[in-house]
Amino acid sequence: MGPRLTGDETALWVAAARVLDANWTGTATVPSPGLYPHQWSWDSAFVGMGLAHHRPDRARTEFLSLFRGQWATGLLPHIVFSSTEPRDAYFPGPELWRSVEQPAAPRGVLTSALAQPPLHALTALRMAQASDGADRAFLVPLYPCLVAQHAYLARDRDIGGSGLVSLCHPWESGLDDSPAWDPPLAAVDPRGRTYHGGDQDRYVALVAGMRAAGYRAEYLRDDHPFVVEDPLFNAVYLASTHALAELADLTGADPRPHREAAERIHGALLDRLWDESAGCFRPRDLRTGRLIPETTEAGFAPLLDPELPAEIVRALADLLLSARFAGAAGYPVPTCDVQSAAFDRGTYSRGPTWVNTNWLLWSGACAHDLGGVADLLFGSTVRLVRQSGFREFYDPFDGSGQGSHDFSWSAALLLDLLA
Ligand code: 2M8
Repeated sequence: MGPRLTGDETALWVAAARVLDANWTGTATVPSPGLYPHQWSWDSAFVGMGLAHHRPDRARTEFLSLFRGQWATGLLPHIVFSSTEPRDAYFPGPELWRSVEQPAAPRGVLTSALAQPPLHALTALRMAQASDGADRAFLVPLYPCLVAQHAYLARDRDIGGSGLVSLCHPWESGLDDSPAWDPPLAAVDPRGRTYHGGDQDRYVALVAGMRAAGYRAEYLRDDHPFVVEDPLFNAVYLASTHALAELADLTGADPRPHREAAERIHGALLDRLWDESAGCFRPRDLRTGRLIPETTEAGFAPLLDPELPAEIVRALADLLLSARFAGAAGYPVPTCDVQSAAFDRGTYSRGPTWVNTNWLLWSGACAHDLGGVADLLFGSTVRLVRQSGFREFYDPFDGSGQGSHDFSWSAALLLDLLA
């Protein structure tokens, strides 16, 4: 048991720890039993935030397992497939990616070939801060892997040449079906394939194009149809770049390249994704050159930037608290502007409230001394799990639980909130 808690919080802590224990495979934590039977990259980073307080030994093993999937290019794939699950346990499985045919992919483990928001360096820093000096030996092998992960993103994925990473697939965003992806996805030719219908065809077509090109950076830069700079991905990338500088200090490496990279990402976020007239950050579609006119929760993620100018922090807090987001919901924060035509209270990233995005915004609010916003996010998240359990996502109006049960990051981040 970690911190001093009230009786009610103690019960929540114990319940959260039980979910993490049940979802532990021996080497990694699955996002949820049944639906997601493999290891997902940013899920593991969120899980590590919680395990750092509950089972730091497991947090370290979780990362070792994840980084076994890292490619020679530095890509940390968004799924590391379990070798003990049946091939059809999850769609799309290893056969879509065919990582085994790629010379840069690791041997002995099957993976996807996309990234996810790179929260890992920040998690590694939290793991180090939560442990005493003797336990920091894990950083010695991990630090170069984190550096390689960031180097891949800077080298192969800065498609606009600005310092920001581009997403090449909605699955890389972590908010897969966000309405923000509707316009760039509409431009993708699904090539008549029918897998699950609708956007699934386009998701699969995007991967097929990448795979046929050997997942090469030149193809992504010159020919791939979906190339988008996203504020959430890049805000997480920036927070982790700052964390890399601190990890460099801890391991005796040179922090200066990471500080310089952070400065560049900070500048590019403001120059390219801040929409002054709308008072929020928006994704930029590099194939049209334009900002995507949908306001989603991802636009608040740059609160994670410790150097965000005060007037922008204020504008974001005002919009977050307004009747378009938290002000309209009993259980904030809805993933999408509730006044948007695309808002849908019951569908994944098109409206529901999620623990992981609440946690990201809570972290950003704490860093900017937005006490009222931080308290609102903390209170909403704790009420959600107390009322409905550790679900994948929740109805933002009545707080009812939706999607998978016993969802790992909902449990892990509750531990971090309470710690
Ligand atoms: C969801 O994504 C997967 C594809 O990667 C799916 O829809 O099947 C998203 O919520 C993603 O952010 C998350 O990492 C993954 C596993 O929890 O599920």
